[in-house]
Amino acid sequence: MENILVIGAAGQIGSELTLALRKIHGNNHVFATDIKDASSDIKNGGPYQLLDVMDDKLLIHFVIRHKITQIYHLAAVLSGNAEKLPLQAWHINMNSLMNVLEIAKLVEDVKKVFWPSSIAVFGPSTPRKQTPQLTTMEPSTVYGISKLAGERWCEYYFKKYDVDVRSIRYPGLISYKTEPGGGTTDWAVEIYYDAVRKGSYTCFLKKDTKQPMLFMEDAINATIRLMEVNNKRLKLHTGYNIMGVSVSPEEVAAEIRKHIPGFKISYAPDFRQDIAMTWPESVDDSLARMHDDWKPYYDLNRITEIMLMQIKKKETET
Ligand code: AKB
Repeated sequence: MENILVIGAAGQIGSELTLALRKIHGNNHVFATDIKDASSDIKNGGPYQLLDVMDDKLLIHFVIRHKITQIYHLAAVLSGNAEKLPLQAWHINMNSLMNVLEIAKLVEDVKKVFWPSSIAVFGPSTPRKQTPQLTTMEPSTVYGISKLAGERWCEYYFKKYDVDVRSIRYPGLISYKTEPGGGTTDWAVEIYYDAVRKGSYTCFLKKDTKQPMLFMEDAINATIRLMEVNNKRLKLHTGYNIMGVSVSPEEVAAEIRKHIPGFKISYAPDFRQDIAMTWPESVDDSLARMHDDWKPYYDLNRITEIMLMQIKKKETET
C-alpha cells in the first residue's frame, strides 16, 4: 500500500495528477498539499493540507507522520516569472528540491520521488529540431539553469544515496482544468480560453514560433507510467524527453478556426519570445518510448476539440 504526497497539488499538473493518483491508490492514500488554496474536488476528495515545501522541518514531520512512500514534488517558479525575480526563483526551485531529496534520503519509508524537469534545460547552443536526449545543454534562463542543476542533483542522489528519483522534461502542457502561470508555453492554453471568451487572442510569441506541447492527459499517463515502471528498465534518473505535438501559434489558431470561424489572432511578442528561441521546437523522445513503452495519444485536432468543448462547458457553468 502506497501513501503518496503531492506537493503543488493546486497547480496545473498537481490538480489533475492528484485526482488520477487517488483513482489508482485510493482517496485516503494521496495527500494533496500546496501553499495556495486548491479546487474543491482536491480538498473534498481526500486529505488536503496547506504545506510549504520550503519548510524542511514541517515537511519531514508530515512525511513521517503519514508514512509517505512516494513524493511528487511539482512546485516551481516557471520560466517567465523566474526572469522577473531571478534570485528568489533560484532559491525556491533549488531549495525545495534539495529539501525533498534530503527527506527521501533520510526517511526509509520513502521509496520514490518524482520531480518535473523541463525542455528549459536546453539552450541557444542546442539543436532546436528533434532535440536529442543528450546534447549540448547551456540554458540561458534562471528556470532552465535551475532545472539542469536539479537534474544533476537528482542523478547525484540516485547514485550516491540510492534515492529512486524519476523525472520527465515536460514540454508545454495543454490543459483546461487549471491554467498555468508565468511560463513561456502558457500561450497554448491562453489561446483556447480567449477564443471561447473573446473570440480573439493576442499572443506573446511570434506566429511561426514552434514549441513542443503535450496534452495534460498524456502528461499524466507518462508521469504515472514512469513512476510504475520497474527500476531495472530505467536508464535515466535525470529527465526523459517527451512530447506530443510541435505547434506554432498560427497553427493552433488555424485549428481553432475550424470550430470558431471568426477567431482572430494578433501578435505582440515580449521577452518570452527570446526565451522560446533558446528552447527546442521538437524533442526526440525515443528513449522514453523505449524504457517505459510510453507514446502520446492526442494530436492537435483532438486537443483543440477537447479544449474548446471543456472551456465552453466551464464558462456556462460559472
Ligand atoms: C514554462 O513555460 O516555463 C514551462 C515549461 C516548459 O517548463 N511550461
